[in-house]
Amino acid sequence: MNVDQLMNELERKHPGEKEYLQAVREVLASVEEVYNLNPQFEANKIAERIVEPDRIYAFKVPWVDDKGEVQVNIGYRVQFNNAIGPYKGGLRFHSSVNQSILKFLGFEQIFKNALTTLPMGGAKGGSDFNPRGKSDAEIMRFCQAFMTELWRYIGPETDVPAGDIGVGGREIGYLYGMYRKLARENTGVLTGKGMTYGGSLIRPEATGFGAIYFLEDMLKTNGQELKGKTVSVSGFGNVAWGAALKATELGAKVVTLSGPDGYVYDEAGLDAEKIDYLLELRASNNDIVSPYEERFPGSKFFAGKKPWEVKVDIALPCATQNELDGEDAKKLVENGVICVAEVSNMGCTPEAIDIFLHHKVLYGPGKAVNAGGVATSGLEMTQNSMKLNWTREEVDAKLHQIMHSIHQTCVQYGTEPGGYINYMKGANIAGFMKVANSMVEQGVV
Ligand code: 2IT
Repeated sequence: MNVDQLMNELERKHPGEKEYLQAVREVLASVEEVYNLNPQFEANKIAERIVEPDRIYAFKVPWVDDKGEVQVNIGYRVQFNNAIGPYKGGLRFHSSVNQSILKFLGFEQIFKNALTTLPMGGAKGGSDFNPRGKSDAEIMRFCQAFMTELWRYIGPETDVPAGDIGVGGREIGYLYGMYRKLARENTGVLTGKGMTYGGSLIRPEATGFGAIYFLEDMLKTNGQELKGKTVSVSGFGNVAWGAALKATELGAKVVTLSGPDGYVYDEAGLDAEKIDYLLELRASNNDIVSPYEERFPGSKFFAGKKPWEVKVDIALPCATQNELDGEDAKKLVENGVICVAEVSNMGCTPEAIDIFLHHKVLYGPGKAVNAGGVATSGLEMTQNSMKLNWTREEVDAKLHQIMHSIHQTCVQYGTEPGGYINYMKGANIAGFMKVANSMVEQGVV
């Protein structure tokens, strides 16, 4: 494989799909060396096959808003790769959603899911529907309209969607209700379900908790500990909430949160009440973090700014792709950051990652750090298949063990001759090898 040649070809076929091309280039560059040491990969054209999704469904979602006006959105499901298990990955509802973003997310999901050790393929879906300011009734009608089309393409052994940005417990409930009605079955086709209809304990917390378990291992392996460290978090959604909750519980001080409107700096650090407030803030559906300042005196809101200018030991991007760029990375390094762990998918730009690797900052890529979310979705699928429920402790212990195993795998594949652990390389190689070998063994399909 020649990465530049392959990328030129892909850019020609998919012009303008910048997030997708960015994600593909990173993975191919990481695996190029080991790929070329394994002639069976080239013989089976694994690179050319793995970068194209198996199929993409795109469909119209018409619905009626509270004023009686007809609205039209686009819905998608990108079924990327099911070599190691049923397609699996979240649904994103956000105004920015397009095919490039869902293809990047679906592509990343292949390797993330492989790292979890569970049998899950990669997929992603969603819509350009913007939940901001929508009423509960509008959210329900949209979810129902979306599922009226999607239900034909998914199934408990075919493709199992879940949540992502803009899709939480409420949306999963409305989606599941419509699926169950249309398919006339109760097989747990979505994950992230409520506890009354087949959900798993710990799933809401899992992405954030898993990320902090992974972070603990990163720090420990490098002679550090989380206790007493200052941490900047971006975002204020489900992922930021889970990460802030676990980091605080383990004795770290979380000093920032952010939204599309700017960031808040809270020198005293978050506590249980402030973390609970995040749920309230999210439920208000306004997608702004600024009300935090008024609610908690002593904190300060910085309009239009990103939290990466604050001096911290650890930075945790928890919002969205490319939210931390080269300039932000420089500031963090100047301020002495020791670890940056992406809890969002592809939270750092390639320029930012280069800076971290160059300065030997511990950098954890999203596909390893945030894999606890989908791993716990996998545990939800297992419980649904067995038709029983595990306790909180059982699920948490399994999540913890999976995160340890992912960390161990990254160390195994990513340790450089000087001892520095390149987690990006480790995660990409380990995830890729598993799926690529599985594709070789199953022939050209
Ligand atoms: O990015 C992700 O891994 C998710 N949004 C969760 C996917 C899942 O199927 O639980």
